[in-house]
Amino acid sequence: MKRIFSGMQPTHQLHLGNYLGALKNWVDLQNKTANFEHIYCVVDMHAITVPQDTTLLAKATREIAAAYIAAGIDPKKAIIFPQSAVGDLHAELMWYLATMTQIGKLNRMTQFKDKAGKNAEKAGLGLYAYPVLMAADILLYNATHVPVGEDQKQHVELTRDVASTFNHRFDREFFNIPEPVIMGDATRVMSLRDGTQKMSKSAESDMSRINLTDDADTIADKIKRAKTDPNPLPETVEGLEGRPEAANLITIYAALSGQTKAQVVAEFAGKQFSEFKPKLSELTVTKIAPMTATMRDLMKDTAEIDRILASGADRARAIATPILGEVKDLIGFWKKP
Ligand code: AQP
Repeated sequence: MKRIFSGMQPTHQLHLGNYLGALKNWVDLQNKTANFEHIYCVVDMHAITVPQDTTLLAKATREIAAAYIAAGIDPKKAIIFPQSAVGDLHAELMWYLATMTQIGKLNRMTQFKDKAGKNAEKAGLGLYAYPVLMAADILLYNATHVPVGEDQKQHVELTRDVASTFNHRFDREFFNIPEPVIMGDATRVMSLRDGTQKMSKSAESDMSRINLTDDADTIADKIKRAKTDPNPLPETVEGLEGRPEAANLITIYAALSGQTKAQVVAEFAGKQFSEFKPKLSELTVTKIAPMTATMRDLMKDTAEIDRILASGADRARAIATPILGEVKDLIGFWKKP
């Protein structure tokens, strides 16, 4: 059985990077791999690795689930659930995997370095151990494929490593070695304010990202003010080298329109950004507005979202329970006779 697992944190609103780098690919995979099982988690236990507003976390969790559904994830075809609803099992497996994860490997994780910054000594253990929880999320369902953006590739590689260590230690091919699935051109959408930085939910400036909930005027304003360089758009894709902001905007256009970068470059060759940006705004609004409208509608009836999340949690638990049981047997724990 091939099984896809992925998740997003309910930290702030989802942005265009989350959509193009991950969510859009989940929908494509769901539609192309009907014989696979699809599990999409709202990873709220990851979200609390940095403090969250307790009055907003549950709402943010529902909003992420609404975004999944609005983007095209079908709760009849896929399991959608909040991680904390199966949190006992995720946390338990995390502990077992933590006993076989080398600190040296965790020290190489770039996300921890980026997020902890200069204050690494003061960062919480949860932020440091985040990749082990992510490994547990994936392995608890014995997933075979993990569709993520480029920034999460290193964590999926660590998961592969931990799965191999487990299999080797207990001398059984128990865990699948999950494949990172990094699809499309927009695997790393960059900030609108700095083409060398990843578009991120937690970046201070809201102008650096397009949120899936932004209205048409806000999108147009953010794209109009997006950083560019003084040159016209190049004649070839190679001409984007050394021009990170131009490359980012062209990449976004290509991913949203379903064209290759070469086709987009050919269409706008030699044109000024003042001509290109309104077209990009128009395209972005056309693609995002229907999703935003559906998200709003879904959030009007939170009882329906809660029903989907509760049923997803039951289905997820039913898959995870026997897998965790086997893990405990392999470790050799005492079992009630
Ligand atoms: N800029 C991006 N380009 C492409 N893919 C991206 N992803 C995130 N940013 C980009 C992918 O979105 C999925 C969910 O990410 P997450 O919720 O786990 O958060 P993150 O990776 O930590 O991304 P953010 O948005 O930058 O959040 P903060 O600011 O809170 O750290 C993942 O598959 C990710 O690869």
